[in-house]
Amino acid sequence: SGASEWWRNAVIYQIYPRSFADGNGDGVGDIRGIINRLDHLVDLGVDALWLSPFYKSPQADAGYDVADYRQIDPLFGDLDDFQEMADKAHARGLKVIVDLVPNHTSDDHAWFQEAIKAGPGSAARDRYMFRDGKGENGELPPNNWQSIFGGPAWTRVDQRWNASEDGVDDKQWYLHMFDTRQPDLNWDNDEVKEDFKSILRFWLDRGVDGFRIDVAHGMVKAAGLPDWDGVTGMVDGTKNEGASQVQTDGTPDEDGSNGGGNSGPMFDQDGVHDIYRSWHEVLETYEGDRCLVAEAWVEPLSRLALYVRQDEMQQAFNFSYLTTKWDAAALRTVISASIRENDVVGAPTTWVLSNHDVVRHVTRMGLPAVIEGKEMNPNGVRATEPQPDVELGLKRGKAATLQMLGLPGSAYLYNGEEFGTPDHTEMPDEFRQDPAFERKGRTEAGRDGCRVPLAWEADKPAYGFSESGLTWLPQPDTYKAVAADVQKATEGSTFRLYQQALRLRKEHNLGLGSHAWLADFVDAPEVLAYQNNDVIVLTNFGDAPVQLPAGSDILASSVPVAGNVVERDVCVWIQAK
Ligand code: TEU
Repeated sequence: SGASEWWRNAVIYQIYPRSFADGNGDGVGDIRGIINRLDHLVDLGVDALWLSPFYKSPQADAGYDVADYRQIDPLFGDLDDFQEMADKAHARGLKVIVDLVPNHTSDDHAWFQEAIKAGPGSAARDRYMFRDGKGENGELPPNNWQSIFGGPAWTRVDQRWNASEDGVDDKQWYLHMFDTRQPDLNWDNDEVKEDFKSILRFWLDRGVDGFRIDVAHGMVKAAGLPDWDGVTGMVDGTKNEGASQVQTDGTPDEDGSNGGGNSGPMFDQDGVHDIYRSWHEVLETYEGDRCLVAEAWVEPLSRLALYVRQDEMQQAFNFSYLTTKWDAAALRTVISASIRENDVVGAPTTWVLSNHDVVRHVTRMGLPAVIEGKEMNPNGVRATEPQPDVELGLKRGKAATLQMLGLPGSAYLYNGEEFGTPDHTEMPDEFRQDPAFERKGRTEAGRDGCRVPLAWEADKPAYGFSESGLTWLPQPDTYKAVAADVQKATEGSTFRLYQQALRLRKEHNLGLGSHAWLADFVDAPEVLAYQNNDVIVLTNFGDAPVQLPAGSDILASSVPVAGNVVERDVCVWIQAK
């Protein structure tokens, strides 16, 4: 209640419901499991939780394929469980953000089922992106767009269903930027617009504090759906052979662009902003501060900032930061651009290192290709591929986290990172479930490695994830060391570092602080140092150890520091005098 704008400095913890904690023993995490573990979030010291989708879904894309936006999938529980979870989170002072998936529905959604039956030209088809094909008999797709999960972004109706009920030969195609089971909605359609406003109200009425908007940059497509000579491929741009200007080595331009964005006629069209203005108005009619967070792979940062103008969303994930290489100059550029562009619109900057779509940062930062600056947002890793340097990844990962948590604005954590959880980089192929794995012909590992059920108790079956010992994806043996109970009991653990940093961040009000580079704090070119309020954050990226000024009072460090000497890949927080 009141105009607290709580999100401005919030640390927001992403729960991936199927992998957080299992309350009913079926091997898939659920809302009961979340309720049982809410105290962990208090112990850690975060301000809010964001739940990836738990709605009714055939789970073709782990719930990002929604069949009913107003129901909970039985896998996860029911609406009463949700209400209990939200109430208990609120009672602990935690805000609750839910995930909204407006770019596409599941093909199980009643609207799509109706559209298939109703046939070409019907009002039901107008809610989606149906088009006639090219070629003599419409045997070619309407344009050359490729799905992000691989293969054409179009499927012809009669490739999957028999002719429509009235027997008319149905050769229309429908657009799906992701899986064939995720048909894209038509955001020019008034019913679509109205229904999503009503879905927002449905969850706002149940007390949610905000929404994370999936593929927020993709809902509106360029008029006429023109062919594109680029390749939609990957979000990090590394596979976008056709899209020239995009850099891929994690070296940002002055404007912060480093290949962390999507481009093409299916992304970042100006029309999306009308939708967000209308949603902003819906949120305004509610008591208390509610927020919208854009998942938008948009560059440059000045384009991303348009999503967080005063009358639009409150936050947008800063993926340019996530895809920047481990390098003082590169990070300096992207941090400056991030803060500068958000200052223009008055929105808080966000920081994120891991989520359910990317290789976890402790693993990512240990991968040979990443260390060499060849690839900043690799798809998952599997046994046949170069394995990470685990020790280096963890060291850099902890330093990166400490550096991130000192910055002003809002930070996002992905469940498990507080334990130093790595990706499962040797998961056998037969367990993999990411639809992109099959669609890309098993050429890339896909995103399962970062989605493995969490470890809570080192000596229990399934490391305490599930009482039955079942897990929907296999856990690696290395999970014993990152089990919550071990981490909590061990001095100097990753968990203790997160806990300490979050406490200090609050004490020194860093989330609402201001950022200033300190060029001359130490005499070393490969050091990045900034001051936020009365805390100096210094990271050493160079080979040479750095001696801190005499009498420096170290508040926190990513690894123990002896004699005020900061080694390579270490971040320290120092009390400013
Ligand atoms: O992701 C959008 C997106 O563009 C990517 O992060 C994508 O997941 C990646 O390129 C796949 O290789 C969002 C969700 O976060 C993701 O989990 C969903 O699969 C996707 O939308 C579709 O809803």
